[in-house]
Amino acid sequence: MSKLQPQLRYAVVGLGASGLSSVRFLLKHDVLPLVCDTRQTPPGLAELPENLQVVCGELPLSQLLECDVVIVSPGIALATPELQNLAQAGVKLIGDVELFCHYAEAPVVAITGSNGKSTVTSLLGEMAKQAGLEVAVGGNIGVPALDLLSPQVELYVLELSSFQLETTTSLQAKAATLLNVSEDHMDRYQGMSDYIAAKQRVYQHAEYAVINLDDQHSQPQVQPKKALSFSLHLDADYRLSEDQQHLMCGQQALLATEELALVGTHNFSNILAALALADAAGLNLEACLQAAKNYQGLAHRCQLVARKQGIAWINDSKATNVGATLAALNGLAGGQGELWLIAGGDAKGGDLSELQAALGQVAGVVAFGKDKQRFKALDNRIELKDDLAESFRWCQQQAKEGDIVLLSPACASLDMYRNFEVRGQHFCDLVEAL
Ligand code: UMA
Ligand code: ADP
Repeated sequence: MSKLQPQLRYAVVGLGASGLSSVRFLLKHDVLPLVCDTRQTPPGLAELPENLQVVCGELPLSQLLECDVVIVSPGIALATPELQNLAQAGVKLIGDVELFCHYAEAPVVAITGSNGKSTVTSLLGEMAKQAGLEVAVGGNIGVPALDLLSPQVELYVLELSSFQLETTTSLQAKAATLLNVSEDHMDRYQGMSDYIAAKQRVYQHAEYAVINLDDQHSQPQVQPKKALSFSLHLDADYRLSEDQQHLMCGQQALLATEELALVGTHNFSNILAALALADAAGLNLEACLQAAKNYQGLAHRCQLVARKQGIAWINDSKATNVGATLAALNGLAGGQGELWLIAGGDAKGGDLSELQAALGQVAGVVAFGKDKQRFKALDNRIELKDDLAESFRWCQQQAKEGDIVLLSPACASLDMYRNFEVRGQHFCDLVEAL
């Protein structure tokens, strides 16, 4: 791919946040694309100018075949038959991030992984800000990459999903990391090896690979030009001390873990990753340490909503896969009080069995949503309810002073909510109403 070429015909598939940003970008460059979405009334319809050709409810194959380049949104699978047809006919299928790569003039740090992406991305953004850089943070975390482009920007920090990486070939990150891999999005992949291959693409052409020594899938499959490592257990460039009291760089203690607002060893791993990426990007260490100390974490990730009725109510709605829920259970179980878990939603075709052993550590589990029966299959004692409110009430009846009630669904929210934020907010509202 290259920059936009006026003589070529472009199309945008998908009218969500990415699709809309692509359309805006093309229009700004005087390119009038064909726009389409498989949905009858996609969300971005009202924002389009009237002179655009728009097709909704289907992907118009014959019209798309007349295009040279189709910009495909991450939410639509490349395996979609119409897109397969286009690829076979030689039409170029790219994503918004691919286009971004041809226009970004400042260095890019790229972050992928099954869990921890948003935490590491936002923390690295804070580090760069603290170091005095004009930094732009976006990608899968929220603001589409093309909307970040500006000549003032000195560093781009991008969270990239496997879907975005599949349609990106020209990323040349200053530093890239694949934080970890656990099963997710099995409704979009043939199996784990396809999913891992998509994530590994983050390392292609990167100057620095930042490698998690605790996860073999984080090792680049291509030899990196330069590498930095982090680990909770091994002797990495950035590591946790054996007594778990400090984050270290070599023999130097950088931060005491008690100075940090984030809890759970998985978050120490995230902070180590951010420090290694910051090092690769050449950020001032002192500023980064200050930012890590100030960082309060993002909402909906193991967030303490309130202590009410003597119970700690924790919102981990962003736990949309098994790996994230396991991290929450490992971080929170085994304390003084008992732990009550609310789970369920859309398991995205994934395997829930890895949860089984960890569920033994909790006092009780209640499941709701599309795949609640699959939880019951893990353990017959699991309580099933119709929705979050009922599940919440059940926990309220069970929990006593000193206990924790945790929403950490191990599932996507889309069967019952617009997104994980709305589900998390519903939980917060239920706590508020207590
Ligand atoms: N869709 C259709 N037909 C279409 C196009 C899309 O039905 O023709 C559906 C998709 O199946 C999906 C929904 O529309 O359910 C949204 O898809 P989209 O590609 O339009 O999504 P965007 O609004 O552009 O948002 C995307 C990311 N979403 C996805 O990849 C599903 C957002 O990440 C990201 O913030 C945004 O681009 C900006 O870069 C969200 C997400 O859920 C947080 N990501 C997944 C995750 O983190 O697990 C990958
Ligand atoms: P992502 O953007 O990859 O979804 P987030 O930082 O938003 O990552 O966190 C998503 C979920 O994963 C939350 O439930 C959070 O508590 C959990 N989590 C965060 N970091 C890790 C990690 N390193 N390993 C496992 N789970 C994690």
